[in-house]
Amino acid sequence: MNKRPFGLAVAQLGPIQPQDTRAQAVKRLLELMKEAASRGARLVVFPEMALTTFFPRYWMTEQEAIERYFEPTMPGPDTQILFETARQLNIGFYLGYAELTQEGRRFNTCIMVDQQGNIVGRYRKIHLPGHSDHKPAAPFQHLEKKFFEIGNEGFHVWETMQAKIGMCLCNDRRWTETWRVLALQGAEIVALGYNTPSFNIHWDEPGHLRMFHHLLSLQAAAYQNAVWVAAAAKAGNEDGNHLIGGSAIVAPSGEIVAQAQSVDDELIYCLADLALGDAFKQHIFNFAAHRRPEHYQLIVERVGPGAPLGKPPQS
Ligand code: CDV
Repeated sequence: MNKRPFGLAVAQLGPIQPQDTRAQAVKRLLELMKEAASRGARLVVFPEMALTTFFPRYWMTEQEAIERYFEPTMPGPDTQILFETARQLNIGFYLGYAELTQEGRRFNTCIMVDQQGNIVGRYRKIHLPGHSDHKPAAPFQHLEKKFFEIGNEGFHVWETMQAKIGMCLCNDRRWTETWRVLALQGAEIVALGYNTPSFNIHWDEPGHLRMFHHLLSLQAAAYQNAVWVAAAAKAGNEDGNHLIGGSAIVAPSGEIVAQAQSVDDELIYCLADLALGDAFKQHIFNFAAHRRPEHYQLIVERVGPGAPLGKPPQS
């Protein structure tokens, strides 16, 4: 099988504090982008909400959040330089940010920008975690359901940069449906950014499970869908709230080929052979040959569990 090498970089960001400006965040993104380009990357993946602190942890009005944390245009005055530098360096990028639409709608969004600096794709987060009500007794809050609408554009794959690239965001990675919908469009790479708090506000989850479930989700999804996964964290201590790191590049074999060691700004890179996914797609996960959608109806008919379907055998 002919190799199809693709320079793939993931740019983990250390903490962004509430008082940090967009310009400060963009400066850090530019440094990481330059490092990615110098290592030969065709694409660099930045985290979810890469321009600001992870603000859904704070209770505030929607209007306050809009004024402080949302982007009404992309590119905007502070982010234009990212697009220009990408074009100069001939590198594409994935960027997560809080999107305010012209109609005033709010989404947790990421975009794919090609090597010419054009926005070629947009994804609005579908699996929003957390809650919308005020929980003042909680150590911190997770108000994505208050500040964002559920994404209204579905899961998509784009043919760009000589590859088929899908996008999702953070909590989406825990849901098998995300990956299969992308894989059924022939995804070769799935890019995702995340902000995963090291603590769970809902129950006393043992700390080690946060990293374990993160990597388990990426590795299982990469293997079962024969895709490369490029996952970028925002990590470390944001205003006293710790976020896991663990940014990783995972091969279609399910093996981790690069992983961040710090909870700070850190670039990881690998020369991903896209043909490696083809071997899995043609054999064990040859969907066209082996999938049995006539037996999967419940996946789209039911949201939560319902009555068991089991009956005694008729003959
Ligand atoms: N930003 C996220 O979507 N975070 C979730 C947390 C809340 C579990 C995640 O899946 O990592």
